[in-house]
Amino acid sequence: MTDITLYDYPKSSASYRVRIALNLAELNYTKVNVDLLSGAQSDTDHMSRNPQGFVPVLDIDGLRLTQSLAILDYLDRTRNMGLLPNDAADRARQQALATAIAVDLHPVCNLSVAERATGGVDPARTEWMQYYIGKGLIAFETLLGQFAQAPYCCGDRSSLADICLIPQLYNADRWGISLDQMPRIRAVRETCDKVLAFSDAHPNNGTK
Ligand SMILES: N[C@@H](CCC(=O)N[C@@H](CS)C(=O)NCC(=O)O)C(=O)O
Repeated sequence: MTDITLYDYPKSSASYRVRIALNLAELNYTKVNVDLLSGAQSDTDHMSRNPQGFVPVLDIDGLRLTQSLAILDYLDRTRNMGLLPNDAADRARQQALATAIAVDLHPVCNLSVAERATGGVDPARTEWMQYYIGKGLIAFETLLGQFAQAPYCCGDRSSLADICLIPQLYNADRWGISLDQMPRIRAVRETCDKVLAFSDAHPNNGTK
């Protein structure tokens, strides 16, 4: 056990963001699996951690934190990660990239939302996912045009935008979305795939 515990589910993209950030900050942590498929997020135990019934939840520094973006902000500020630039204009533009995924795209593709909207049956469910993920990623690709072509989304170092993008690409693969029309996104993925902090956080690595 370590002093940092992440209540996690491997395929959860919000949890995946936090795993990447913990790795980038070089923090050791213990993962506790909350099995979303069996409904463990609604158990009394987990609801007492997060009344929203969501992962991730992070126990750190004597605190219990929820909401991946809030957790990333906490790690950034307390571990000086430099996930966002100081310049106000640059910061706003980079935050826009991250929130385009974490605040706009991700929630409509949350499994429980998609199931309620489509009855959880195919082809309706797959069409829903492909429509919203495809539309969100195409917009993200266009937004990337505001930034200099660089190995990462916003330059020569990883940032909040990369941490939000990479887990969403894992979801895109799951739902069969082609990235053929998204060269910038493909290039960022190629870069991040080679970085241990990102690859170690991949859902295929299961519970640590
Ligand atoms: N805004 C939240 C979203 C968290 C979220 O949607 N978590 C999903 C997994 S990615 C979840 O726990 N879903 C469980 C459910 O829908 O029942 C965050 O960024 O932490």
